[in-house]
Amino acid sequence: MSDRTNVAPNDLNAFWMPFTANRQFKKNPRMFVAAKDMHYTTSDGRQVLDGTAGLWCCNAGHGRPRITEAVQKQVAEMDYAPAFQMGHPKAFELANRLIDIAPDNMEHVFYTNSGSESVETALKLAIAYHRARGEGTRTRLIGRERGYHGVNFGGISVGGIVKNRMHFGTMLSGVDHLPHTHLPEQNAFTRGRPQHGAHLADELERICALHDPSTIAAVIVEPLAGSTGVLVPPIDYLLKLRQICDKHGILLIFDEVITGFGRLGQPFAAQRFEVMPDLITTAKGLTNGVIPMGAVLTTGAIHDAFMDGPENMIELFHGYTYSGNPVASAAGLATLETYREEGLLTRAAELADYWEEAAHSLKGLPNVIDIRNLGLIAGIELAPIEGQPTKRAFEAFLRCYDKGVLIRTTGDIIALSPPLIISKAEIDQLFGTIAEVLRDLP
Ligand code: PXG
Repeated sequence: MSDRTNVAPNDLNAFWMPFTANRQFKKNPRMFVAAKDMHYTTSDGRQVLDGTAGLWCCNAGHGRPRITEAVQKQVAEMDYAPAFQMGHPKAFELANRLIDIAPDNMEHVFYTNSGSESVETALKLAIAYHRARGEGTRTRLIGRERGYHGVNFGGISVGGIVKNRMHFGTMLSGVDHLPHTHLPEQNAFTRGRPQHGAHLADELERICALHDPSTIAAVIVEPLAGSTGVLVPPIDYLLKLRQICDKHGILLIFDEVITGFGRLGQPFAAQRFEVMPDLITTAKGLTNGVIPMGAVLTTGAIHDAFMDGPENMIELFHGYTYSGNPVASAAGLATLETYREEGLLTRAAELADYWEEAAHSLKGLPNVIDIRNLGLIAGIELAPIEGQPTKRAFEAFLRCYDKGVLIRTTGDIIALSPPLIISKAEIDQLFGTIAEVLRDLP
């Protein structure tokens, strides 16, 4: 057996790394070479606690035997089958298992390979659905400031992260944005859902009045915005959005790429907030991050709108070479089984109080200007160093890593989303290490 901890690539130049400060990284690389349960092993042989479930995706932790075995078995049995005009049993089985845990109004599954592709698929479905029903004027898409919906053109168009948009031209036309719901003056240090901000949903009425509702296909929001620094939805906000969409015949899309699969204590955020969208985008936790796969869940009404015309005709001109890939489907089935066996889809609800206490214990430490939390998610916002935004949080990230804890930062916000198998002792270690680091940060 090779000594995995001694493997180092001989040149780092060829790989253009995503969302990474490439030049900085390559001067002082941080490499993981193995992972098991709650920990990574670094190339210099240290154990690092995973405070982020990879990138919000390894909800059952790492190296889970059931998933590993299912992938190994499937890749040997049948590596690939054509995705168009052919099928294989596991993709159908997984769709059924997904519908079993999804909100009651969800009836169908369209497979993709990532969150970004799920978003594109949902946006296209929304527009095509209205057209199929004879409402082809409904083409506008409404997103939200500070929304993250992946990196493809549709997703960055409805998304609201300036840096993800400003470099890439004019994007989709016919898009408008709701205001974000971050109100730190009123809501800072709120535990769980903020009191203030439901009125911001009324901005959708203003947008409807401006464009006329007959031109609007869908509203897409993250039920809880993760990537822009953990923005928990104000009480009643999502319900109001749903009511306004219903009033005007507009579809509501929940982007559950990070909130899906137990992050908030229910399988999906829709169930946690008791607001049912028309489409749900998923990825990440669907296969525990092991094999790329995403899925869009839809209501029966959306699916059925496409199911007329001659039976030999393709109903929807959309899909991917790897939609429902057999190895990904096997990983998905084994992942859902692991979640079921270990009660992981509701474990965040059991740990939420402990997690909340631990997160808010950081209040009062230097530069901490807000703490937000829900389920097994926390955001800790730091005051930026004057003239050097993001630097303070990134320094916290580096110091935590040196002390054996992996966190994520976005801007000057620390975002935490550990695997749902985390123990109370590991929660203490996570926040204890962050506290130590924050006490000494410049
Ligand atoms: N929608 C949402 C809500 C997401 O959070 C995507 C779509 C896109 O998924 P893909 O699989 O195409 O990356 C995401 C992805 C972070 C972080 O640190 C978040 C994501 C990805 C990478 C890092 O917050 N979210």
